[in-house]
Amino acid sequence: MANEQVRVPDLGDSGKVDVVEVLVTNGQAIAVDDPLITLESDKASMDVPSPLAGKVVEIKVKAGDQVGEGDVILLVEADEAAAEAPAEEEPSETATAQPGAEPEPASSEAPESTGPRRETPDEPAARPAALAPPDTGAVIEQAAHVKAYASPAVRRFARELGVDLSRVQGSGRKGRILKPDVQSWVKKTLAEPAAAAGAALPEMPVIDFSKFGEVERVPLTRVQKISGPNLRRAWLHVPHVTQHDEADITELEAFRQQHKGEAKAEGFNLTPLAFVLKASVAALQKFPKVNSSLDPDGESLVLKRYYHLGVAVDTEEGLVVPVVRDVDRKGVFELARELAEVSAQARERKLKPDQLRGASFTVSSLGGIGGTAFTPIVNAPEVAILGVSRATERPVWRDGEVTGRLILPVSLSYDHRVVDGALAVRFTTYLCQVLSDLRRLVL
Ligand code: CAO
Repeated sequence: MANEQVRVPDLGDSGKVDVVEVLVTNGQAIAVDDPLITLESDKASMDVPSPLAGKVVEIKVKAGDQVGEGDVILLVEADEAAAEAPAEEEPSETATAQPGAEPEPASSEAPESTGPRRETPDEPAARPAALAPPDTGAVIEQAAHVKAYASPAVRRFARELGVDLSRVQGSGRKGRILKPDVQSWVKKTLAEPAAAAGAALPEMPVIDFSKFGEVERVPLTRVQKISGPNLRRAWLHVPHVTQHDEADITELEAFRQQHKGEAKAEGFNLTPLAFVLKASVAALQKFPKVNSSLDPDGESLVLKRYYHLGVAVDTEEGLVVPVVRDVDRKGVFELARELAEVSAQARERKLKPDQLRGASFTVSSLGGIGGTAFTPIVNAPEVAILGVSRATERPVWRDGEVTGRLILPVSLSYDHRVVDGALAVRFTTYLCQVLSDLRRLVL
């Protein structure tokens, strides 16, 4: 039996229009009125229904093509019983997307089964082609998506949002998917980002602690409410590893003690932290990957040629991270003065939003308090953070004798997607060399 050509029907005065979806596949059995392709002009979209029953032999168009009235869409090996059916039919006479479907009662979209497949003018005028659909975590399973029972308007809406219709439960008659169903699915998915990524977290149990003893409920501070979700996000997104190391800062400390008085006279404290910032920049310049961020496209790294360092400050309200800018261009005195200023501003809640933005790397120093090592959380999208613990006097075997040295523990947490272990330990090794011998800063 000869194959029948199915052509684009009369489109009114639309001229050439885009094929946005091909709804059938080669070899597929089709019934009269089954939707074959979805066409879209800048004003409307429409499905072209099959004028005959049979088997699809060859598809002549693909998504992205432009077609006009009379262009061949596909070849169909017509069923014998249907062979005498007219080869073409006006789209306005056709039924809805699913065989056997009944007209949809009034809903948020125009009913389709009773009239032309043109959409109502309240549809968005055009697809914002430049806008990527939001990441709803959906991987569109094309075959199932095509089979989903939904109107062109709903298909277009779902396509714009990147929603796989096969995952959406329809609430219309016979399970037809309506626009509100797509909206609810997106809302639900956005509320459960971890679940959408296939990494749902088990719920924490809700426990009434007062059953076990006296308790007091203290509200979280504003800072805690903001920093908590940020820390959690970084913890969940970043595969963390921490590299611990030790720097001999005996000479650095002697130098600091020599100049401490000068700083005091100018009204600020010269602590080891200013030296750590300077040494960190030297290491970042030597290992630029550590001063980078992953591009959100997942394809490249953004290497930063600036050295703005976030410094974690402990305040009564919680952890705040002001940014010291252009550390590479500042001397140790200037840095120490600025550290004193920004930490005072942080504690007095006087920091401006601009002072909290733009860091390329962060240092968190607990050395004034104590500790031997810790694993700070990377301040993503930065890729590394340096933790500093308390320097202690230690007996060290050196030049054939035991001698007392001041040892500073450092801990570099890093994003393992960007920094590998070898790079991390090269970074801390170099950092410790600079801290042990500040002359390296001028090399
Ligand atoms: N080892 C030994 N002594 C240290 C030291 C170290 N690593 N770091 C600082 N000190 C000394 C200082 O020299 C100073 O002593 P002197 O006055 O005798 O010189 C004393 O400890 C106090 O220093 P400081 O803490 O006031 O100053 P700083 O420059 O070291 O730190 C700041 C400033 C703002 C970072 C710090 O006050 C702070 O808030 N640290 C906490 C950061 C934090 O909470 N991080 C955790 C993040 S994760 O939850």
